[in-house]
Amino acid sequence: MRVDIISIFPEYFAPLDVSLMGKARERGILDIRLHQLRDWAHDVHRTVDDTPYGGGPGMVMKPEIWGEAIDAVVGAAAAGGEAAPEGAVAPRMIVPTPSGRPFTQEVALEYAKEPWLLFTPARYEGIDSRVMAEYGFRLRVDEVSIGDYVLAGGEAAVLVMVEAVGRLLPGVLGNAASVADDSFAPGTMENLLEGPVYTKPPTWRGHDVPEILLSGHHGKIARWRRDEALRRTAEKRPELLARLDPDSLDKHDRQL
Ligand code: 6GU
Repeated sequence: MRVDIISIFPEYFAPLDVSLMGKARERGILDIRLHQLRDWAHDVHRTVDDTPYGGGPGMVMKPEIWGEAIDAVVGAAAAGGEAAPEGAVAPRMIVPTPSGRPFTQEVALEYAKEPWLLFTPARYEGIDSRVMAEYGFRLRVDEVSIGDYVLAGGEAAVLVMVEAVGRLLPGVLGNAASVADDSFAPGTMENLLEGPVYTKPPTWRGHDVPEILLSGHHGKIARWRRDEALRRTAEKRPELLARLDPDSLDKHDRQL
């Protein structure tokens, strides 16, 4: 998967060299390209923002600079100057903003199928809306939020999304089963939080590992894990339980 990120802080993405994402890049599974937005600014100060029309606090990112930057990054491939990733003439454009649609595991799975993503994290009060309107014609533009709180800029949100998507790419995780096991992953544990996990030793500071996990009885262990997942979800995310498909509950679940 090719990922382009245009930002005034490309150095913010250094963590993508580390751990799982770093390995995925080394192996060529993730091709991440960072771009400095200011490279497309016109004045000596490399200004990227201006005061908002209609007044109000803060600054808005200028449309011309984003336009030239996106054209250069996307157009270079589209114009044949450089090969686009196989099966892609244009990327999916993802604009992080607290006023976007929620980024969920479902959205991560959707993005993981794309050959090419373009992230445009903004600082200040955001990007002039005409940029999203303009590229809405040519690219698929998604305004997304990673949660109901406000960050100082979209960069941290891009780190979150790249990691959530990157770990889903084939060959990135050692064990494909761990993706199927995730909280929120589609399947038997769909929309349930994962329950507690344990490793050796069997007793630590007087705390014992639940005996069932040492029993070797796979059926009973699976049942126990599902009960724990249901219990934890009821306690910490009752709204998720309420949204569960009743058909996904078995007789034993309903007794809980
Ligand atoms: Cl994507 N950006 C910013 N600036 N704040 C956020 C966010 C995004 N998602 C939640 N808060």
